[in-house]
Amino acid sequence: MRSTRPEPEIADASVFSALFDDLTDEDRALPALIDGASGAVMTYGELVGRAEAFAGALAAMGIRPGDVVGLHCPNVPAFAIAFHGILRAGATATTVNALYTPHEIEVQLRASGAVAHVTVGPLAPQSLEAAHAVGIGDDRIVVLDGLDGHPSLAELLAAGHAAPDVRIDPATHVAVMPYSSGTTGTPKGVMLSHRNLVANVAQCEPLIQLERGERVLAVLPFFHIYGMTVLLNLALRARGTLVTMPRFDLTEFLRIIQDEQVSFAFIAPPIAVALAKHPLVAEYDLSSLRTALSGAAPLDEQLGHAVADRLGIEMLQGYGMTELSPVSHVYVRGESGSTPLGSVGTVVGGTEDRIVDIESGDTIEPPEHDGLSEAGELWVRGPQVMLGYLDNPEATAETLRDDGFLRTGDMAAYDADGNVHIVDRLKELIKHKGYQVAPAELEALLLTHPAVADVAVIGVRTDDGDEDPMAFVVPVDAGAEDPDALMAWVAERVAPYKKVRRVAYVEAIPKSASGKILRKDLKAAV
Ligand code: AYL
Repeated sequence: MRSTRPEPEIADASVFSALFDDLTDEDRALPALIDGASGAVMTYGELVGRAEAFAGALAAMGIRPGDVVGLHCPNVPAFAIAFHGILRAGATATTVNALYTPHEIEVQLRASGAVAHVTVGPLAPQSLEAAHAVGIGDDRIVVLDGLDGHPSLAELLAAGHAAPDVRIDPATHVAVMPYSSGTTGTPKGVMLSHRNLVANVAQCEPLIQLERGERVLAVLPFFHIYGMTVLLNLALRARGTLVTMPRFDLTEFLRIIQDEQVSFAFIAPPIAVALAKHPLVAEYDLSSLRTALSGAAPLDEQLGHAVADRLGIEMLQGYGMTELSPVSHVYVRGESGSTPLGSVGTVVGGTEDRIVDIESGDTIEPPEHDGLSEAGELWVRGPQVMLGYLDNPEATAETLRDDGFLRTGDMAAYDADGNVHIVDRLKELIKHKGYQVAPAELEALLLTHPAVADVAVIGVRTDDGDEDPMAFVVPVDAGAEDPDALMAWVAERVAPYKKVRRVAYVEAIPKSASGKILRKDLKAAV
């Protein structure tokens, strides 16, 4: 169905221009980012000036439009300088998960073809190992807060280079390349154009209304597309103030809301669980908070109401995926009368969705009665749909149809008001605490273990509504199984959220005639 929400006005401009070209003198004086830990403030004027100088420094380093630059940095105000500096230079930012191991960083830098890399001191050991492994020289590894032998942010800004004069076509020039496994396989570079990002901010603006000067909590990571578009860019466009937190810690989260008078919090379901249940919440004055938006994983309806009631706030829910820049659906209370919070609402402006029967290929319509329609695969078409996966025409063709619809790999149903309910996941992707875990990546790793003859990984639901990666393992040596040792071995090699948290030993992995793992059979066996 085509959106009945207003058509967004999408500037035909780069991300930097769309966000900052109309900055006024009053805007320049407003705080853009506050470091939640130290309280240090960076104004819009400082952010824009520093991002331009950063772009100039990258150009002086020999970075040209179209070059790829790695960005491995937690949520600190300097992230915004580096990110917008890279884009302003016409380069493509490939944002790397701050929790990654050296090997995981190396895989992404190599696959994306990164020719420079930006990191921070606390992450430097992993980052340097990875960047060196792919042949990036120390003079092109920026350590923002300074490390001997590397350019620092302070040095780059002091060099005072003017931003380069770059001309790009916003519709085709790749602004960012986050990694996502999509419907199958290992993580792939998602090519998002300047237009994709500009469009998605414009599509969110009327629904996720942020006010000039309002304090927005930025704990969800900027390296993930949720933090990048819905938090960083949307809040900067609104001239809001982002209060950054480098990692989630409930006490610090509550303290910052109270002390910094935060009014809008972007969260994911695990944070909603804490806000609904944890006794600490009662010890803080959270009266400044007016709205929270949950996204990245299913929000249980009761949980959503429990948070809204306990804190006396409005709850919104967003749905989307990295390949959609990321927002395609937003639930806003009261928009269509009885919309349930358990739904993800309807498509954002300028977007169409289709729910397609996976057997017959027929389009499913909203039901004329109470309850939900049949479920089918959700497809989305709009200006936020990615250009494709880097160097992977097969995966691109499987996901992006010729008619412009993107297959989400999620199973969905309509209610009578046309709200979309995500009911299941067709694709193999596992989501742990809102982060992507690709079964294929864990399977490939586990197959290198000498005690593993064959393996399949699936997600299993936990009591609090999250998913845990679980491995079904065919042992090489029946009788010598050691699940704890195997889990510890995996844990040493992957980011913490990718850990295998359950193991079951089996005689054989169920597979189709063509050798594809029958994950549904495994899920049914749990
Ligand atoms: P990725 N309900 C159910 N599943 C969801 C939801 C939701 N609200 N949001 C995301 N997912 C799942 O690329 C779904 O399986 O992007 C989807 O295909 O890391 C997958 O996560 C995509 O995972 C926002 C804020 C969207 C965040 C996002 C999603 C970014 C996650 C809109 O306002």
